[in-house]
Amino acid sequence: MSSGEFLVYIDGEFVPKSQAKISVFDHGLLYGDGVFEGIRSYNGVVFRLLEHIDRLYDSAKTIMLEIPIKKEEMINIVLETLRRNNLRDAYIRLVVTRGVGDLGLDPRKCSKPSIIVIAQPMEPLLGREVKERGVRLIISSIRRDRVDATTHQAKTLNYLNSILAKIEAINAGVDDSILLDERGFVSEASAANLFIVKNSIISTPPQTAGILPGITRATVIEIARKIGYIVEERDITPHELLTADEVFLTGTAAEIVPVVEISRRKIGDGKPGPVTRRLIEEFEKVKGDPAYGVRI
Ligand code: PXG
Repeated sequence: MSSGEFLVYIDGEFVPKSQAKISVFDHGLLYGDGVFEGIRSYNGVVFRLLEHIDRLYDSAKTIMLEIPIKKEEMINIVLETLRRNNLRDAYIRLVVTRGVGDLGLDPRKCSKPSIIVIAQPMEPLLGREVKERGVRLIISSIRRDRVDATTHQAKTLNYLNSILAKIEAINAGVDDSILLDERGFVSEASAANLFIVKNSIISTPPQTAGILPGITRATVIEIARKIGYIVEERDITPHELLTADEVFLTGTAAEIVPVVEISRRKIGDGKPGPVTRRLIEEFEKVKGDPAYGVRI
């Protein structure tokens, strides 16, 4: 292998990155017909791997995509991909597509789903200094999908509303967008869940607001309750968002990120707040803890 190459798992084989290709007839490409996960490992431990695998199979169940291998085997493939690439701290992308079919929608023409695992070294997506400085957001004009076929409760290959919301943020010169649900309540950011803090009470939108049930979100709820905070899952209005003491985002890639401005309103005093900073500190402690994951 030449330098810069690493191995990608595709349908039972480990192939060099430059040769890691799938068919133009794959329905994942033609129709966004498939599911995925974004996972991280820290210090040789894959963070919440079993929860990610459960979510993958749940997403597949909703779109009636039968993954042709058992969960145990999927776990081994993820671990083996990390081992073959000598990775201890990595970002892992696991994709299952409907597979190769013809140009029609009919999934019965796709005889076998394709399984892809990509693992590469990764630092927190937004960089370390973002945790100190915080991010600036806008409320997007794009709404989160309704809780039907393209709901983000299932992590499918349909990300266009997130991508358009991201483009809107880029065009506005800020870091990311917050999407409202179809009712006008706060849902989540383009690829991260959202929390607010008001008078030391932590709140986050429920699944009925069309969010992805994030694994970082669940971990933050667990940690926050353990250290004594009240955490509510409830509908949040844009007014509550803009007037919160603190706002932060959670996600596998970004981890926990303070939000200091939304649609030109300063959040709190415009600096990362004490509750957010405490949770970032606590999250650091569990990241590489074998109790929170699976050893490579
Ligand atoms: N909401 C959405 C819509 C997501 O895609 C999250 C929340 C956070 O969930 P976890 O389980 O990661 O805590 C995600 C995360 C990225 C990226 O580059 C992230 C995701 C998908 C694609 C890219 O940060 N999913």
